[in-house]
This record gives sequence, C-alpha cells and structure tokens, in this order.
Amino acid sequence: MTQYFPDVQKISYEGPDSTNPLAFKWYNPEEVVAGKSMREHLRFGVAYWHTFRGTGSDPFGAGTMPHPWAEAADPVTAAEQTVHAAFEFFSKLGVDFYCFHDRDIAPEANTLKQTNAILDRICGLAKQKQDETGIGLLWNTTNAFSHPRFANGASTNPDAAVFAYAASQIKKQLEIGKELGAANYVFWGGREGYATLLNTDMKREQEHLARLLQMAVDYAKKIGFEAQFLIEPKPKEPTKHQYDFDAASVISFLKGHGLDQHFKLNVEANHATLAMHSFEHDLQVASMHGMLGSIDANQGDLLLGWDTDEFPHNILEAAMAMRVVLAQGGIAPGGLNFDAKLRRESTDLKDLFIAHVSGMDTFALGLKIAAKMAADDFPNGFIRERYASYDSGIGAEIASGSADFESLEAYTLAHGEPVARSGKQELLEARLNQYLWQVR
Ligand code: XLS
Ligand code: CA
Ligand code: CA
Repeated sequence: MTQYFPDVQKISYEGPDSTNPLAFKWYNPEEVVAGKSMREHLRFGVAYWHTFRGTGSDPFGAGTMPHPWAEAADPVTAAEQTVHAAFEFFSKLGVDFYCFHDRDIAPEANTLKQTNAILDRICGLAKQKQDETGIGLLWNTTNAFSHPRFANGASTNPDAAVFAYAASQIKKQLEIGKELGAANYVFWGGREGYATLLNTDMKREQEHLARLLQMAVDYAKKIGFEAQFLIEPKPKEPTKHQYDFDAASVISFLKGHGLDQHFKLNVEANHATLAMHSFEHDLQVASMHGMLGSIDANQGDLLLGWDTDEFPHNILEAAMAMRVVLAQGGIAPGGLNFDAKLRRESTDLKDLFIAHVSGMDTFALGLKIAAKMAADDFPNGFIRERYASYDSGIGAEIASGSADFESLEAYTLAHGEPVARSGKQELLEARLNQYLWQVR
C-alpha cells in the first residue's frame, strides 16, 4: 500500500521539554485529567476539506501545496487515494475522529444520481477504513454553497428548485451519516444570508430555512439516524448578512421555530471573533442554554476581517474554552474539530502534522489549566460570592419572583445607598496569568 507520509512515524508523547516538532508536549491521550482521559475530554477531529483538499490557493494565486494523493488521471481514483492518505494521517497523528462535507470526500458528477453513486463508493471505502482503524466520524455535513447553483443560497434561495436540490443533497448526507455512524451532523449556513434587501424577502427566506431544518429532523427520525444535529453560527462570509450570525441569534431562531430541542451548536473560534465576540463568549452563550454541542477549534487573526482558519496556538483562549467545556461536564458526543488550514507559505507535507500536533497540544494544555482552575474553584468562588446577595433576603425575593417594585422601593428607603464592591478584574487577570505559567 502506498504511503503518503513515509517520513512520519506515529506521533508520540515526549513531554513539555521535548524539542521534537513531531511529538506531543502536552497531549498524552491516556493521561487522566479531572477524572477522564485527555482523549475522552478532547475528542479531536481532522477537517477533511482543509487538510486533504485545501491547496493554499487564494484570490491572488494558485495552490502552493503538494498533494500526492490528488495526482490521478480521474477524480474518482484521486478521491480513493485521498481516503487512504487521510486514514494514514489520522492513524499516525493519533486522532479518534474526522469530519467531511459530501463534496470534499467525493467529486460531483453530471447528475445527482451519478454523484450519489460515486459518494456511495467512496464512503464505502471510508467505512472500511473506519472499521480497520477504529477512527470514527465526528460529523458530516453538506456542501450546498460551492456549486454555482447555490449562488443565491440553498434553502433560502428565491428559486424553489434550488431548495429542492439542497434538500436532496442533505437527504443523501443523512443516509451517509447513518451508514458511517456519524456522532453528529452539522448545518453551517453556507450562503444562507443576503447582500441587499433590494432583492431579498428576509422573512420568507428565514421561514424556508426553518422548513428545511424541520424536514431534516423528520427524515433523520424516519431513517433512524440518531446523530446530534448541530448548527454552526457565522456572522458574515460568504454573504454580508449570514442568518446564523452568532450563538445568541441561532438559539433565538431555533426557539422561535420550535426547533431548539433538536439542535445544539457547533461553535467555531474564528466565527465568534468575526461576530466581534470572544471565543469563550459564544461558547458560554451556547453552554448556558444547554446547547453547546461541539467546537471548531481554530483561531482567527484580529487584524484581518475574514475567516483565516488558523491552527489554534493561543493557550489562554484554549484554557478559557476548556473552562466552559469542563463546567458543562464535557463535549461528547461532540468534539474538537480542527477546522484549520496551513498558511499558504507552509508548503512541506510535514507541516500538516506539525500544525495538528501544535493545535492538540494547545488544547491539552488548555484543558490542564482549566482543570487546575476548577480544582481551586477559581474564579468560580469569586463569582459566586459576587452574586451572593441574591442567595437570601431581598436578593432571593428578586430571583424567585416574589419581590415587586413596591417591596423594592420599601427596601431601598430603609437601607439607603448600596455599598460599592470592587469587581477585581485586575486581580483576577493577574491570578489567571499565574495559572497560565505554572501548570505542568
Ligand atoms: C466555513 C465553515 C465550514 C463549516 C462546515 O466557514 O467553517 O467549514 O465548518 O461546513
Ligand atoms: Ca471557518
Ligand atoms: Ca467551521
């Protein structure tokens, strides 16, 4: 069998002092942190589209990256070779999961029927590799945005025939997800949004989006596909106004259409920052509604206003993310998918491994920091204390709903001016830095 990465052996854990770029410094899969192995906490996944199909092309130039698996006379053979390369990569890296869109794993043919036949063939091979390696599908999803037919959206397209096409594609991907035992299924908005109200009936488009989601729920039930459904928010790109703007707007959309019990969220770091939120903010919004289902672990560039999908290396951001995950008791059946791509200038095949190793180490270290903070009740103890006035007396009456304007006025007249209490932000930031530098 051809090896696509002959110079890379299975990545092993060498510990924080290692200088080997192809070894883990922090990610030690069986090491137990806060009662569970790192592998169980982190559930890392590799994104098929960036890692095996992303060539480094940008609007100013062609691809820069060698992809030996894509060299074949016909696209179906290339797709088969890519499955082999992908599973070699997953096994050597030591991840337990991967994610794909229908159109990354198999090429599109002239008709939907032919395309589905190719998809079945390639996914049959993927299933065989899953069974051989024990590597599972964290989620699959549908690409209803790249083909020109989706230029004006998929389920929000003004043309019902395009809605029907997108629905047919999603139907097939739900069947594939069932076949491959996907743990989750993702709906990312693609081109579900608009550029100008001069040509857009926003209310109608959003109603159609809700119809599509309901049909997907119904069909999954019908075929017995039990994956967790996830919606992935993003505020802009490719459209100016994406309908799934951020966690808060997706949750209110789902609740408004009676769909919230069927969906959770797949929160991506770079999408949160494009929405002018911190990553931890959008995670917390999803989590506090019981709807944080999975994470696209990447990083944006705060100086660039687009979705740069960089590999995560910001330890502070990873620690704050893992704090939210630990507080809700874990991320399963979701996981941490590296929706991240190499910079165009990173042109060695080995860079793919180096980038994933660094991302996995970043989140493993983030997990350890977050676990240490949780064990010390930091900053949770401070936060609880800050709101303690609502635990008894007048505060408990407000929280339980038994207070009203008259009783609160009587309280204020009797007690006078509230005593100022410091929010202690600088103290907390200084302590946080101690955690970042002291964990081992
Ligand atoms: C694009 C999204 C996309 C989803 C899956 O910005 O991140 O890749 O994760 O369709
Ligand atoms: Ca992205
Ligand atoms: Ca994503």
